[in-house]
Amino acid sequence: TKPAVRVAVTGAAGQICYSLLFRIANGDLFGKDQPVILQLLDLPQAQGAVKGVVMEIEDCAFPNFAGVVITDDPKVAFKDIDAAILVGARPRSKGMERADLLSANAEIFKVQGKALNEVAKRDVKVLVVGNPANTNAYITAKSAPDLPARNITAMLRLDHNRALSQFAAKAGIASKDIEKVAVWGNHSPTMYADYRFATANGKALPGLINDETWYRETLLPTVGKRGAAIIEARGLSSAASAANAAIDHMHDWIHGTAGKWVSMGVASDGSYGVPEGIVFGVPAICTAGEYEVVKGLPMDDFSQSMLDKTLKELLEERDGVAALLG
Ligand code: NAX
Repeated sequence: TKPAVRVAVTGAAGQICYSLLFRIANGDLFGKDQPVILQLLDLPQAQGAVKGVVMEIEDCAFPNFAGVVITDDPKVAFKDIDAAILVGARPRSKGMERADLLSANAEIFKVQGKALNEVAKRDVKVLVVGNPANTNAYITAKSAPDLPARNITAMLRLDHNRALSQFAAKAGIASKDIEKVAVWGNHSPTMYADYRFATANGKALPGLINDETWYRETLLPTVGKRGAAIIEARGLSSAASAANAAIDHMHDWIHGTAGKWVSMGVASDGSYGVPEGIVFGVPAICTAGEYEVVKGLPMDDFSQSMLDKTLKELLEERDGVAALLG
């Protein structure tokens, strides 16, 4: 058998991880023939709950589950890891201002970035899920100067999958038949689910849907506010769908997308007018272990205004944490 890969997952006692950890241990991320060691991080008061989740993982007797580390120390959790999914974050509590939320999370991701920098494998692949995901990834990358910034990414895949499924329902086709959807910008209601280049079975998706009013007035707000709609309906935020998107993101990055576009939050190289280093949702094509941003797509006035809006929000978030980064 192959040597085991080590994956760190933070927020291990939380609701996303209650789905995510089982999917990873089951081989959905690295493949059914790849042994996996889970290195689980959560706060001191959550250690008992993490142990309980691990008892359940053990009780699944997954063939490729090869071991587990349970800790509240990022340097133990990130030791020699091949991949990390950073889910744990400080949620907004009652009366908490947006600025307080930003700085509480900036502190967490600064500490975790430094720990990754010290002890993770040099080619570790990192996905930040915990919100504000893009800015948390930005802070992680800035705090891990010895790791390649392109390996520290943020999750836009849930927005991407949400858009795919809404488009498919409207057009009366299967989501798997839709290609070239791009979700730009911040993982927040300002993100822009762009269907201008999308095709379904070789036909242009906008033509197939043929309802620009629906696209602008229904699709965009539906995808933007989907997280809030799920909280309203379920009384809890999206968890299994978020875990699924995290699996999709990492799986595709590791195994490739065979030419298909996916949406990933990645450190900008300056393209599309996004300042270098800002973690921005873009369309990307993955080949095993690597991704390439789809470059040179034309912008019309509407799209440019949507990009400007989501970028403005990200620049404000960056400015909000600048003092903490020093
Ligand atoms: P939960 O509150 O159920 O779990 C969070 C867990 O993280 C808890 O066990 C907590 O103890 C732990 N934690 C807190 N601070 C930590 C730290 N410094 N180190 C390690 N662990 C820490 O939240 P859950 O529903 O699992 O959501 C987790 C995060 O994902 C939230 O920030 C949420 O906003 C974010 N989401 C991001 C999405 C995305 O598309 N990027 C979608 C889903 C989700 O809303």
